[in-house]
Amino acid sequence: MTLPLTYSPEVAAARDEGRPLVALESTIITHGMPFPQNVETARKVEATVREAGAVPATIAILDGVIHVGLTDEELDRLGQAKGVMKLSRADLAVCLAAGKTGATTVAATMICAHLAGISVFATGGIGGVHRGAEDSFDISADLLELAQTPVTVVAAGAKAILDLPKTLEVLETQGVPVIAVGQDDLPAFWSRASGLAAPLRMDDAAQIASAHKLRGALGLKGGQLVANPIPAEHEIPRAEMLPYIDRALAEAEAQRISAKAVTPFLLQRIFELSEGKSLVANIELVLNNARLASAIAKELV
Ligand code: PSU
Ligand code: MN
Repeated sequence: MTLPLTYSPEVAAARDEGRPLVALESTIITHGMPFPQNVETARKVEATVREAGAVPATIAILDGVIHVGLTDEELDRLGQAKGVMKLSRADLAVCLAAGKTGATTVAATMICAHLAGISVFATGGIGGVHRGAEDSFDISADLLELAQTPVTVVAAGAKAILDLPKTLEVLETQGVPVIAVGQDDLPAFWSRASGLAAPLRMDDAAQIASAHKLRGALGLKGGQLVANPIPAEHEIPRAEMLPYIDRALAEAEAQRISAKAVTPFLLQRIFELSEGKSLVANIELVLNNARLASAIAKELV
């Protein structure tokens, strides 16, 4: 059986020429940001990757076909589409078989990037262990994907709506390297500091690329989480974010929001409570991650 997978003209040419590619996810477009900022941001992220000398490959499933690289029309359509599935490892094959349209989370983007031979992926923040997971058992499949698929994921840490200490513990148990960039503290998405020491630290793209290759040479499966702090001029201090996070979490509990709906609900409420400030920071941290991922991709070719 052949896999329904297609490359955009730009990505196909880059593959032929052996140019560095950076994978980008689509759940951040459909479930992480409101229209029209979602489409504008996706385009800015792609432009940033190009300026940094690499080629962007935004990944999504359109009408039952894996698209590695989206054309401008496809990105536009996805950014405004209603009822788009949120796809993780569990959902990919069902979406393809049903001929549906779905956006890929970190986990599903890693799977598709690996199929396309892409080793580096930039996003905002990965999913992780949710607060209250001792009752809800809500642990993102992103963590288990990092443990088994050899893609280096550049994120601004895990989203600060999560239980960060538990997220670090699961990553450690699963053998996933968590590498803070240029600082000892684990970044906390909108804020540079989480107050938690990151397990590992590296200060340049060449070293991170080298660690990626050596993991493969050691025969270790799985990827790396590169935790890149948001630039200082764009960060929202932790103390300012915490009340918004606490209020959004309380509302989610009161409204019994569960499973896949939790993360999109929290991001949307924090956007509203912070009067748009969280979104501005979110956009800047994704752009920053796109720059570092491009540098790593260039070192890898
Ligand atoms: N980063 C962002 N915004 C997002 C996400 C990440 O800046 O919306 C998405 C990613 O696709 C990630 C998903 O994989 O949230 C995690 O969802 P969950 O907690 O349901 O596993
Ligand atoms: Mn979940």
